[in-house]
Amino acid sequence: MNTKRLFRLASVVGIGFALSACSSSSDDPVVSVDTDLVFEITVTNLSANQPMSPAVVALHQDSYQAFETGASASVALEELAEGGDNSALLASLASSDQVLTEVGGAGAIAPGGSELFELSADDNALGTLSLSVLSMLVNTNDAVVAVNSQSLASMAVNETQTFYALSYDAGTEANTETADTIPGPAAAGGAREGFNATRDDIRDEISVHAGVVTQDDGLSTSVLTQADRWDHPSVLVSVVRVD
Ligand SMILES: [Ca+2]
Repeated sequence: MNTKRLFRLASVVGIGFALSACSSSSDDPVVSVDTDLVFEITVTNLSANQPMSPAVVALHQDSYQAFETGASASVALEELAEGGDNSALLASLASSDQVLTEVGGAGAIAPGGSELFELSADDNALGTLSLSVLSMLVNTNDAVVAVNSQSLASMAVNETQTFYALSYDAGTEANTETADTIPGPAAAGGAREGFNATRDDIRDEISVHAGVVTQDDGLSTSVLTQADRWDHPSVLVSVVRVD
């Protein structure tokens, strides 16, 4: 049993103890005990032509980050960034004692579309509670859009916070923009390769994405057009604490 599960079990045992302690007097009022924070998190794709791969949404302690700019990407992040496969990143989150809960999206989020997630965590976690949301912009080589460990601490019930996600170049694949190397629908007719363990980017470091060049801007081998560009934040994440 991992530590995270032990913590949850300990929380349940703690609730039982508190209830029995409170019931020592029959004159005590009946108190409803609720130990869960509940958040509704809506992820909206604002881009014109960049489908998002199935998202990863996680609540965790503020000490956790799925990545750091200037550092090399984990293989799990590389698999998401190059091929839109979130399974290794979800497994990594599930095995971390700093992560409270994680969920994968039901499917890709189309341009203009959104997906609603509901995540809960123990009340005791609120003081250091943080949110991460990650997804690939699939008409790219290795662009990840992310809300990277943003604080939800001290959010009151019914309070809303919104985040514009930045996009990052994972630094794991060169931005050739060819039909053979981009997995998304813009590369129809090409090999559309996803993950490849070779790291051939300019630097093996995560950085804020400089954007795509596209054939409309003179990159003749690019399968992308001006519709695939994003010069502004491409994803909005709205968080409501509902309990
Ligand atoms: Ca790249």
